Amino acid sequence: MSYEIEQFTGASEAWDIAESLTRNGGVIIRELVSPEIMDQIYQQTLNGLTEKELSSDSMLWPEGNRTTSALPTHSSLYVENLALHNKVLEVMDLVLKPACPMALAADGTSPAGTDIEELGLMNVEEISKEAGQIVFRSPDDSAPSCSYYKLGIGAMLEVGEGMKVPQPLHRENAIYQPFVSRMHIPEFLVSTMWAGSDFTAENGATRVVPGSHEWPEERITKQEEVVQATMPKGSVVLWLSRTLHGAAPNTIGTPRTGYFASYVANWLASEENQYIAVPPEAAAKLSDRGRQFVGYRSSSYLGWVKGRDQDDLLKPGTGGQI
Ligand SMILES: O=C(O)CCC(=O)C(=O)O
Ligand SMILES: [Fe+2]
Repeated sequence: MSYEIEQFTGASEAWDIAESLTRNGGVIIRELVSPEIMDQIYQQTLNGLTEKELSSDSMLWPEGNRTTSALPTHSSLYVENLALHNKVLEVMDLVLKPACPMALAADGTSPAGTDIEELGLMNVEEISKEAGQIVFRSPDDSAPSCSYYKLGIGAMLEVGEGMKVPQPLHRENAIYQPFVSRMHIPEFLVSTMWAGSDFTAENGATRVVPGSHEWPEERITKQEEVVQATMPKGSVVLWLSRTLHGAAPNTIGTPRTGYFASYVANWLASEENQYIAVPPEAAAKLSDRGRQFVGYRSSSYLGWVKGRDQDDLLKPGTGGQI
């Protein structure tokens, strides 16, 4: 079977993009935002951070590259124009199948969803009246797999002269794998990487292994199975939690600037602790949806604070049961 990274545009149907993503493990949407927006995001990011703060020093990001996480604190444009881009949200709604979709309805409002936990609660109440016992009904395959999704990591990842060899190919689900590998669960994590500069074969465009989301863990990639997400500035590549990928070396000196956002089901801990990365004062500067996306939101059962608005945990409301 041969796989590839198909390329779509903002005019493509979200359903077609989502279908290609789930079939091939990765997909590109070309030129979704203007190069000017990408430049403004770069300025916001650099203005907020010193070179020392941007310097990297880790296994995946050795010295000589520039990285920062906690990006929503530094760039509201990153949140509003990239992470919350409606075409990306439409695709996420389909692939992660939340009970409360994030994509905007035609009138600009967020469509009201049904909280899966509330559905559960309704069933519970019905059953427990007679039995005096709480019994959860198993959802069928059409049931949403999360109430909503939220930001896992928000980061700028700039490949520079420090990326001398390819970043090891890896799967993003590795952080949850020891705990979830025995469970049969639907997709719970999708990653996106936006091109803040053109992504080329020479400057470190993300390497993706189409089809690898279906491989057994032990299968080793052959060189010819790797493709690079080459794409113009303002484009975005999406990949699934089990798709092998990694940054490529930079052989020309001019950096490759990428903006990363992962989307994770509400019932998992986000990889980056967003409440520390984006403390309440920083979250208060975002739009309502931006604030929800970085985690200031709860479902009926998970993440609530008594007396707080479930849709905006910074506001008083009637949320929280105990
Ligand atoms: O920067 C890239 O192209 C990929 C980075 C990545 O996958 C990671 O750091 O986990
Ligand atoms: Fe990664």
